[in-house]
Amino acid sequence: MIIHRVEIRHTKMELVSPFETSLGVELYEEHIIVRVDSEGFSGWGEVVVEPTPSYSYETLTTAWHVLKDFLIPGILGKKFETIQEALAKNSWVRGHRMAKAGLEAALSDLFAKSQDVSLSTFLGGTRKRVPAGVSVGLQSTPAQLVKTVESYLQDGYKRIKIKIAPGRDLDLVKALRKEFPDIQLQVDANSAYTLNDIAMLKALDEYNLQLNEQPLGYDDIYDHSILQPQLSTPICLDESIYTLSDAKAAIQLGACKIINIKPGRVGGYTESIRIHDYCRSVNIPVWHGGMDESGIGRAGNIALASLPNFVLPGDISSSRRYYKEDIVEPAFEIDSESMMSVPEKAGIGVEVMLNRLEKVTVAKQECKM
Ligand code: OSB
Ligand code: MG
Repeated sequence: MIIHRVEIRHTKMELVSPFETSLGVELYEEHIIVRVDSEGFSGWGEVVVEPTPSYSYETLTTAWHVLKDFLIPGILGKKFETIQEALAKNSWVRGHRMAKAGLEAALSDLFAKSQDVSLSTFLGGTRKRVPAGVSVGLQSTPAQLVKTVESYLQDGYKRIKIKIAPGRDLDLVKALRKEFPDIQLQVDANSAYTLNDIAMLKALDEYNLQLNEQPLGYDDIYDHSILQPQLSTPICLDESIYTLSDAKAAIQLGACKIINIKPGRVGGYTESIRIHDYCRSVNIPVWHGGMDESGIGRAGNIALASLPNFVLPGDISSSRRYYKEDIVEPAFEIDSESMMSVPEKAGIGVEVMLNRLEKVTVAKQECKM
């Protein structure tokens, strides 16, 4: 297979409602869509960067630069038999994992299509449906949060994750638990606390939370290992885990009992699968996180989440929870059991609507041999 053309697009899509976390408020999602062409097939991937270096140090501009000047020239016009050969061309590039993951996603879609298998099969997935959940942003008041969660429960979501932040934590959890004593409930602080907040973090133990996601520093493992033994709620790490090595350190130090895998954060499907396999070998459950992807990224997330150790419901929601109109057909939708079906057609298994993609494109760059 020779990649003869690669296209990157900066896209901007309006969210159906503002998404507030401890990091700030988002009204739009701006990502980079990657398309790779070879032998009559097109492979698609999504780079889940944000305009600002908040969740991650990467930004739209750094990812664009690293793709255009290093990662794309590394594969353009070169010949490979396998995706691992293609990835090896860029293995010298350190960091910039979101940029790398978007390109790996596009190449994986391309290889899967050329072999006429679904991306799920290509990655080693074993299930036809995966458990879905919804991530709910910070709301103006506890009463408003109860309302918002109620509407997601009516939409069929059986697992709710809420964002928390200092001063907007216990009251929210209390209000929700009073109204919905039995739902699967999680919290995600996006690194908003320190060990000085241990009293509040311990108080959350009273509310039967499925997990507490990334309470402490975004690059910390050690402090989480001090915190976890003092909590009955399992800690789940998101931001702190970039590599298999981080996952091993976190688990062996007792810093967490669960890991959230996002291919963008760890540099692609290959590293995600290594983390998944290691966690499976030491009985640590994983689940698939999300970055408010369009249908292109979502299709990849669902394919990866079909691997056997993704046992907890993911931040995998219906297209319409994010966007009025997705850029793929069919749009993604959860079923009556809060499950998402894994596409069975070749590659990502959904069709990219080029006219809609064009409408959300802010900038475009074509790279040819
Ligand atoms: O921390 O999991 C997170 C979105 C952007 C950045 C970080 C996070 C999130 C979410 C949304 O929680 C998950 C989704 O895609 O539904
Ligand atoms: Mg998170």
